[in-house]
Amino acid sequence: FGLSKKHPEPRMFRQPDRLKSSYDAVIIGGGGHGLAAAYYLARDHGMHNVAVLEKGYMGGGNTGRNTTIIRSNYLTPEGVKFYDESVRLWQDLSQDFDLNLFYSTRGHFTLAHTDASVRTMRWRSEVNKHFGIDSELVGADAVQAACPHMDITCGGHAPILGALYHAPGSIARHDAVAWGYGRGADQRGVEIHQQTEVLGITTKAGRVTGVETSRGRISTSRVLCAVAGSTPRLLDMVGLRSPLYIHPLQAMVSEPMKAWLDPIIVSGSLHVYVSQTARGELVMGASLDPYELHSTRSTLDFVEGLAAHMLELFPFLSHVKVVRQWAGMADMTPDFAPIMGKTPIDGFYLDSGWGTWGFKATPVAGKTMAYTVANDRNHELVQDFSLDRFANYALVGEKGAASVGH
Ligand code: FAD
Ligand code: PYC
Repeated sequence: FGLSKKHPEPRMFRQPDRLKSSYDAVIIGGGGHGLAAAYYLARDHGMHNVAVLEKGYMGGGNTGRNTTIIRSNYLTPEGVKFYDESVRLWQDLSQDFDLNLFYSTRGHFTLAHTDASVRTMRWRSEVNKHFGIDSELVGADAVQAACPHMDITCGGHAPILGALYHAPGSIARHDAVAWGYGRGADQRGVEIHQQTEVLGITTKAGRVTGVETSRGRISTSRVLCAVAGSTPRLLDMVGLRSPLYIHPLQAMVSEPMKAWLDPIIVSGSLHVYVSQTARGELVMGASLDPYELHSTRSTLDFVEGLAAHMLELFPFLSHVKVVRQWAGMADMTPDFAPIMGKTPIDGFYLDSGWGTWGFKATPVAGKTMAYTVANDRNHELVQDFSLDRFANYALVGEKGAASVGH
């Protein structure tokens, strides 16, 4: 994406070769969240003297590794309001960026195989409806009608009793989301520095004063930390503690085939979620790896387990090949809700705790964190997700809506 002799203008965004000695704000992490915050800081708050520092390449973290499911059918009023605003923002993004994000609304089924999960689906649908979200509990017949290829008895092991159906459920092209926000930020003067790792954060009298990077020191009074699975390392740099723990989350993709799967299918009990992309590939994921690990290595064990559950739902796929597998580092919280906003260090803001659920939140997290950084005041949608909720026993329990089995 840089300058070449043939293309003197940048095709996507500039690649500045030098860091300035100071910026009005520094964003650590060039994933969707960091880039979205940079975009809205410049577009909505007139803050252009901003640097995004990315230790690898843009979108190379969880943003480029997720299964792209977008939905707002959460369980708590705080979650539902937050994710609903994100789904609203997603609608205009391709237009705003002049870049096709392949945003595709498919409808989203969360399958219930037990009476207990039917109860949770009913609960979610009632909370959703209360906030005007299009969700309903449907019977197994509706699942079969929308997905005739599915064996709704699951080989007799775990018959489907019903599902939570969420019509707005969508998928999108994840790398384009990072590029769209990155290009939009770049066009408004933000500098994006890839291959630039933050190694330290300096503070004085409880205030941020700058960051130490692999390419030199920068002074700044505002730092937004948006590094997902690396958050505990960054928190160590400012002496803050959080209840975050990191588990790998893996995914895989099949060879392309003719379109046969329109809706997004999720089964927490079978540890399966699957959608078919515009290119015909099946994008599939399972639950978290059951151990704490700061690594993006992927395993054969995962492919075997997920393939077995996929075949319970879709036995006809037995000859289809898996062509890629990978992992991301999920920054998990005890209540399955994010940690956002101001922290006890003045000028140090957190956008983290996105675990297995943060891709859908990219637009709203960017917008609300930009507001929070620009005004040094938590946006009202962020307030309930602040770090101090763990000390105040004010958790936002979203485990029942996390999709991914845990
Ligand atoms: P990232 O995209 O991880 O960006 C953080 C960036 O920070 C990285 O690029 C990293 O290199 C950089 N960084 C780290 N340390 C430093 C440092 N010291 N200096 C500079 N840069 C640094 N969510 C959904 O909503 N729907 C889904 O279907 C879904 N599926 C998922 C499937 C998988 C397999 C995984 C792993 C996650 C999934 N998620 C899903 C979660 C979602 O991907 C993440 O929550 C979201 O992408 C987080 O975005 P981010 O920008 O905060 O983090
Ligand atoms: O948050 O919807 C989600 C999700 C699905 C798979 C991983 N995360």
